[in-house]
Amino acid sequence: MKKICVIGLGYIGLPTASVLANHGFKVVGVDINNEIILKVGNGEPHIKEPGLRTLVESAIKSGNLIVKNVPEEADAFIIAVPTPITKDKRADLSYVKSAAESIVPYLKKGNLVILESTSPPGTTEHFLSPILAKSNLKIGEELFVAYCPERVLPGKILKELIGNDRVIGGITLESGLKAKEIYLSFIEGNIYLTDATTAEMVKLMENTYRDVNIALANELAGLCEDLGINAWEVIELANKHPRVNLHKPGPGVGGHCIPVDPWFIVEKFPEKAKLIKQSREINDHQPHKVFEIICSMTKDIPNPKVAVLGVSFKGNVDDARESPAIELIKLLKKNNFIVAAHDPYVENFECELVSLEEAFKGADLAVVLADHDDYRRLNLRELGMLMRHKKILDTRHVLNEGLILTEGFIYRLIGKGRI
Ligand code: SAJ
Repeated sequence: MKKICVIGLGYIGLPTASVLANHGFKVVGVDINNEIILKVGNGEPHIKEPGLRTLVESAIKSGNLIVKNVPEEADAFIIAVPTPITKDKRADLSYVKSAAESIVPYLKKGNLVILESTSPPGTTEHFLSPILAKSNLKIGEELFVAYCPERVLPGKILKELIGNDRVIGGITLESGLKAKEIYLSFIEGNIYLTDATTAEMVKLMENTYRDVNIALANELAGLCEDLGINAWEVIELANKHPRVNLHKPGPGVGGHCIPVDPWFIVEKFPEKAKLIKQSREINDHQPHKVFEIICSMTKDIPNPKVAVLGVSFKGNVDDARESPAIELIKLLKKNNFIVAAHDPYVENFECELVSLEEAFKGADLAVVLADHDDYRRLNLRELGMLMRHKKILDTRHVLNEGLILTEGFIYRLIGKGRI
């Protein structure tokens, strides 16, 4: 396995292709987007991720990574394309289908195909393998197929790509062993072999575990608000128990994984996956809850202006996909609020982004939606002076309550009730 073709140069494919190239493999990175080909070909990543620029640059300079818009013959193929969700909450496998079809003409006896994209249980065996079988190679005997989900955290992708344990689900034992050989070359964590459907379910359950626990935290926040106590204190104290790990409440769950993956289970088990479905609904409702709090904090103000702080789906990343900010801003605008949004990382967003000063100028309320480190260091004395009303809503618990109150703000923290 000396030459690897990586299909899809996104958040997972590009770091994976670059790491492999830096570990001595000959890598062909394939993407259908010509802008990405052009950028990456010049040694420039199209996504912001700590350490990625250096890695891509050296991969391209070494000649070990080349990028193209069509695949070519290789020993192994890694498919890392998106599996988005359709409007009716089902997995859209069209990118997996076209990626698989695009490699069929290049497949040879002894090749290995690895799927990394998050997929509903059964995809590798019942969706991918039948497409690959069009090569006339016998799956599991002449063509090896495995599922190896990515598990990296945006913002720490490179560190986790190398350090995390990996689960590999081979369509046969030999398929799994061949895939293990590749990952062993750059992974410092452990590698666990299983079957493909188990590996798919492992990936989905990791993110579902998180979603369900965030829903529990969001529910807890609502209960504490009614009780007049502070959910953040409850969480901190409950987590002193050695077997408790309560998650954090917030404005909702964003990103392209956690709000999506649980639906892949619900799609298969619409009746049985009750808790999973309800958790999704609780988390999806959070932006509406934030909207209601904003309405109650601004109810006597005509034409209120809201400064939205942070449109990325979480702190310190530039990714705004499925961000709770999208739904909240939509609600605010629909209800005639003036909205000025700021984010120190995000460059492309659905609405115009302005400077911090511009956002605070004449605002009646500021709402913190992303836990960016920058927001922990806000100069609220100066920014407060730009506001029409000094009101602030913290949905992430990043602000210092004592300091805010000394600056004369009216302050609310999600999950903290007032008796
Ligand atoms: N969030 C909360 N409360 C919390 C934790 C997170 O509201 O206590 C919110 C975040 O603000 C964000 C969303 O949930 O909007 C998801 O953020 P995250 O940090 O939990 O996860 P992602 O989407 O960045 O990455 C997840 C990771 N999965 C797990 O930790 C189980 C990552 O390891 C996966 O590789 C990634 O999904 C993926 O690609 O599937």
